[in-house]
Amino acid sequence: MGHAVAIWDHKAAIELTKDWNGIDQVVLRNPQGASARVSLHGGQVTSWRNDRGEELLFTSSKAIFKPPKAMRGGIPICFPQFGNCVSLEQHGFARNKVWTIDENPPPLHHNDSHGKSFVDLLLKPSEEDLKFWPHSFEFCLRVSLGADGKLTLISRIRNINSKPFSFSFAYHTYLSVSDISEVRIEGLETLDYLDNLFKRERFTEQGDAITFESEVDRVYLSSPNVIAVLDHERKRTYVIRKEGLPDTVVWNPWEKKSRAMLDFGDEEYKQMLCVDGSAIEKPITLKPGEEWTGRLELTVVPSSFCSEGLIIPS
Ligand code: TA6
Repeated sequence: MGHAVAIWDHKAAIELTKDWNGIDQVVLRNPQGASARVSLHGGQVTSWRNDRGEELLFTSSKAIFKPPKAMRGGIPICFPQFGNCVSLEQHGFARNKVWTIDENPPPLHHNDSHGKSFVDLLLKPSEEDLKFWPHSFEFCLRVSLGADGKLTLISRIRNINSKPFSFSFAYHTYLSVSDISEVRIEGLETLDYLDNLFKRERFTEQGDAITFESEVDRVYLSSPNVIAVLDHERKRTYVIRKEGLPDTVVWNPWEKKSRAMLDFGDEEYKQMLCVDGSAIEKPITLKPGEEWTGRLELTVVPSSFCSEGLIIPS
């Protein structure tokens, strides 16, 4: 695929290029200098930088960029399955497939395009995929970068089958943090969660912000649509807004699991935290012709905006 630059309104631009493995990727830029990169391998956002060029997503220094494995970092798309399943690979096949650019996507609201740099990607099952997961679907993923640097992912999954199917889903979001011991999450207090470290047994979170002293691998249930991840050292807060994604995965592998992952540095758990907008506890069921939308918006604000708790600018 050649290099082409299309100029969108507000001088936002997209660039079609290739990564160092020759895999097609799209670079989204806004006039202020922020950028995002989306690989056609997996439809995975691999980079999101602010207008000062600072990388906001974590990527392991040992990440493997060769298909079919998903790169360890960025925002892998977990579909049609989050977690383990007999007939599917961990977290489903979507993140291990080559997506295409959708030149004629189904229309979105004007606000989802106006003033944004965006790309629409499409995934449809191959004959091979249908052997493992016999459901015909169309998965349209819109990735956009706003003039304010906001990163938005909109997944629309339509059942083009003759019978219903169910799936679970997650935006497996690797946030870059200064030091995990300096990070807290606000918005998940008092919620029930399934703890993957205890065979997904159900527990209830205590009443204050979540901090980290050991491995955490939980699915918080029926979580709010606005969650704040405060990085004290960098005085930076990630604001996660979601729609259609009732659950929130929180994962940090800590020391022991970090050492067990070949594509992850032994000490890298200190610089990352996964906080995933997801639909896991109650899988989504689509009748023929029905469509589901899962929307994720990521912004970064100075932590001073959140000193009184979840008072987040709109
Ligand atoms: O809860 C998040 C999780 O399921 C962890 O158990 C861990 O396996 C993580 O996802 C990473 O999964 P991956 O397949 O990307 O190595």
